[in-house]
Amino acid sequence: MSDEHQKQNKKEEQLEKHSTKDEGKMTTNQGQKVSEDEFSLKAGERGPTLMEDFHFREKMTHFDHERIPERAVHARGFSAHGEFQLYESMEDYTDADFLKDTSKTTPVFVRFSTVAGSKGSSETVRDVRGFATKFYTDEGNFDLVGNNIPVFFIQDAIKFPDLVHAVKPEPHTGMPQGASAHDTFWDFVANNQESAHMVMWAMSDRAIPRSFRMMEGFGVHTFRLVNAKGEAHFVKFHWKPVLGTHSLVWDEAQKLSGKDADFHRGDLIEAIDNGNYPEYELGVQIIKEEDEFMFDFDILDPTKVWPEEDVPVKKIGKMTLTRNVDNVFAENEQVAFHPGNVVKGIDFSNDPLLQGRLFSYTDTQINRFGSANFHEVPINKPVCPFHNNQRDGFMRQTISKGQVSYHKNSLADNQPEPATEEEGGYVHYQEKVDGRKIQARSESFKDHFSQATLFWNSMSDVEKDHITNAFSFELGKLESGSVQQQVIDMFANVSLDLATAVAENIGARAPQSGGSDVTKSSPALSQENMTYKPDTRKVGVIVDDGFKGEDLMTVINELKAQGIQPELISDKLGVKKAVDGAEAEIDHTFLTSESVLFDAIYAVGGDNESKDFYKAANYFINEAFSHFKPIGATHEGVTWLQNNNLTGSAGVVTGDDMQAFAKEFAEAVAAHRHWDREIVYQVV
Ligand code: HDE
Repeated sequence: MSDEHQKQNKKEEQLEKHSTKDEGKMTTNQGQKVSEDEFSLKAGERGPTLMEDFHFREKMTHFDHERIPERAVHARGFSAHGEFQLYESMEDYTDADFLKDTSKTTPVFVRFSTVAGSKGSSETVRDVRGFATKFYTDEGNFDLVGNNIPVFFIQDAIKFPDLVHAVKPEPHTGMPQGASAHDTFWDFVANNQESAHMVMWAMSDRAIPRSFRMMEGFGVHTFRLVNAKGEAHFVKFHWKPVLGTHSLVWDEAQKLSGKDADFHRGDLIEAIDNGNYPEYELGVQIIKEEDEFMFDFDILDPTKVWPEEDVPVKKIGKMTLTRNVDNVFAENEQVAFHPGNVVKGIDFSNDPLLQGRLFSYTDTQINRFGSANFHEVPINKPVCPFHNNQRDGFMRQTISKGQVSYHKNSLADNQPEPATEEEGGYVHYQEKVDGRKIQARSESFKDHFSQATLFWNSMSDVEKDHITNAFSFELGKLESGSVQQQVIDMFANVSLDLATAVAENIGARAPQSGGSDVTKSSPALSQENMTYKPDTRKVGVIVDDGFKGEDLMTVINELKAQGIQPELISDKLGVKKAVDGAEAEIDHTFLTSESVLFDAIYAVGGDNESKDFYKAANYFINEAFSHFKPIGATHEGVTWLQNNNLTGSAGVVTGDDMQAFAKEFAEAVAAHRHWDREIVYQVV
């Protein structure tokens, strides 16, 4: 062992010894134990503070520097750790080890986010959600930096700053926060009509997800998979949530913004803490190189989907999120994704949006971290060894050894040296490119409306209503009549029905021309055709003294057996007593919770509710009903529903036989929402 190694080992030994002996004792950052942390050093008890108080100075200086710039977009997000398990080898398509070797489990870190809002904004706003995954593979980090919507607003990265300026709060007022319902966003849309398809998605229920655990994820761009023989296929990546893709309703989403601005992160943290690990299957759509021009859209155009009915999604593995972050700053804030972080076997396409992203991400990280060494912080570090001749820079962590920091060299036997392809060296796919330098867009990128209509055609009537209402809300908020009219006229190219209905709602002129001759639909785009499960759904159970203990236990046990999470609500915290002597510990009061925090309500009651109790319970039940949520009732609860004329409606379940009731109610919960209801006063 060299002298240097011995010295290093000794230092590590010393560190370890101290850390066990002195655990719990506060020190300065230089290691000196601190004796006082409440009173700064002063000249006399009532005298001035002295500069020589090094602990005070250090503590305050650190605090003064505790903020880093928030992300320009996707500032508000939350993360979790997990793992990825491959189902079957993809070696025919890719040389990436983590996609070939089914015996390997790859650690991952995922960050979900909204796009437009600042770091402290609400999580349930109408917005696209980021879905960024870092795979720590044995061959280096692969980042799949995707969204929960499979297409994007623009086709060329050069327009990204314009898009983001338009959606962010308007510069002269700083309003609105985390919202697209304002003039500059819609002015951008009307004057950059390639946005049509994505705007349809953004106005759909996809933009108000129920949970991070219930969203699809998409790599959006066309990438390439390249196998060991150097053969390439075009690929699009998908994440399919095992719980299905489900959304809030608009009124609920807005109320949640106030009642619980952290609703999505809370939901993720709680699910993982309870062992309900979120799962997503990784899917790939694959197109052969020779089939590149077989479609009625350009497969490099990021405003287009590859309809799943034409190009099936093959599920190749599963990601499970198993661990919450320990420190939000160190992990969630410091994680730095980059769509250019690829491993051998995965390559890029010429999608002009993707190409531009390859520049932007490193640049923005340098701005956020003030250093090119952000790859050294723990959350960004590859799990495999990494070494090269890069040196120095702000906050360099690695203590690089030796005399030589250049290649080629003879003094260090030419180490580190590039690896050959056989040794795992990344070799860029040798696509033939032959063209004139030109600032233009291919003709094949110019159809902006057909797939927007495909999306509209694929929606159920309820989904269409929601889209119409979302357009009417957003456009209804605009001050400029001209922008409103431009948007109506633009979306007449997608659907005359949609544009006419919205025009009527906002008092604009109905479109004079337009309409689409696209009749195709893609059932895979509708959320109604996705998985429905009772698992992890939260049911608020309204209980008062005098309930029937055995009956309640029977229902609760059956709901739990179905994976449902019942939580008890009453007028006060503490214990409520049953007629048969049983006791129930109350989880929430009418004050501390709200129907919007639950997927369903089960009304039980008791035998002595006061008028106030009845009023509060009524509010819960009626609000949940107006959000189309499943409502169950037994005992006194049935009377409440009868008094409100709610019995007999879709998704309202009552019963005397507790087992049978619980089973039927669990089915209603699994169905998520019951649209077939007369709701007279609610806009959703
Ligand atoms: Fe991003 N994007 N983006 N983006 N993006 C960023 O990088 C950018 C785009 C996406 O949780 C930034 O680290 C450009 C598409 C996610 O940390 C920035 C263009 C898709 C996240 C940036 C796009 C995304 C970002 C801001 C147009 C879906 C959050 C902070 C060419 C496929 C990752 C940062 C996280 C973040 C640039 C378009 C997804 C500024 C220039 C398309 C999920 O670099």
